[in-house]
Amino acid sequence: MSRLLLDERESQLIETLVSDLIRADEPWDPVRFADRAVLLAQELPVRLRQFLAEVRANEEEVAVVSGLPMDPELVPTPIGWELAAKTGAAQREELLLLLCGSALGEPFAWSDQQDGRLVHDVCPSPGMEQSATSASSTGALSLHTEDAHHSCRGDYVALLCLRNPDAVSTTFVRARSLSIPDKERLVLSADRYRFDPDHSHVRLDSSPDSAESGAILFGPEDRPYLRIDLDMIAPVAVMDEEADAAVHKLTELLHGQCERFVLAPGELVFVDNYRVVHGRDSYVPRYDGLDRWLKRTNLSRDLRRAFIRTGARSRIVT
Ligand SMILES: O=C(O)CCC(=O)C(=O)O
Ligand SMILES: [Fe+2]
Repeated sequence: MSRLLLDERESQLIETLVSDLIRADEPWDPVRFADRAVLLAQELPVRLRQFLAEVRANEEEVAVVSGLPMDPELVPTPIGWELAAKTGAAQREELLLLLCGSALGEPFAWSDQQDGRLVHDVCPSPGMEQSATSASSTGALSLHTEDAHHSCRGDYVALLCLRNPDAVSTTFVRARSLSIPDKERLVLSADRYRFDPDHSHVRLDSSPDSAESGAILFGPEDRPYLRIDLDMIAPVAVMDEEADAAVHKLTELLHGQCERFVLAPGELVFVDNYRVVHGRDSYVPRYDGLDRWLKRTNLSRDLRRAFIRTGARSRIVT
């Protein structure tokens, strides 16, 4: 895991930049901001830009930036993302996330997830405690590739921590840490799997869910890429027992190689969504305004992939 700890001076520089930008950007419009953010990110401290350039070039699996300036008057953790959206909670942190993220990739979102918002709130939500979504709490969030169902999924998941009072861990597994026997490797590398969208994707119209089929393992053999959501994976063919067995084996290997990190307020993690699967341990929600709270965005190394696929030049992919 690569880490950058910003010093006091760098943190102060970012604080000034963010304060100036949020004032100039009234009313807050994340998409409009993201369109300018690549340019604005050039004003971030040089060590941060160098760090992210290396993360990109070396395909670092997990990269954490610490010491980002936090708002001492942060509002209470909203009870669910809908309330966060309605009240415009922590827009300053959304800007901070988009600004830093734009030094690594292009922020984008899905029209059918959290109302098409470019920055998501990851916080516990009543009734969702056991769900297979990031609003869960007492139920652990299984290991997954973010948006595994879609070939335009992000290259990185960026998570900015606002609160984490009980030091709840984010879990992850590096694809290259897995010693997959040849037999299973062959099966997992074949187009025998169906990837369904997870339950955070909600279609309000009658359009069909976008599911894709493909391989779980792909790319260079020495540093393979991985595509799997343990809650949503199934063989394409109903009776493909070999494909099923290979997933069971992989699941076992994944659980054996699971690592953890605890995000603290002011920390921003970039998870390579091709090289690493991630999840989160279970915890007891409080619903008292002090709950764990992250802001999240997806970053693409090339948004044109989505433009070509959808026929629309938009950061909000349909
Ligand atoms: O809460 C976490 O640490 C990770 C949640 C997650 O998987 C996500 O927001 O994509
Ligand atoms: Fe995730």
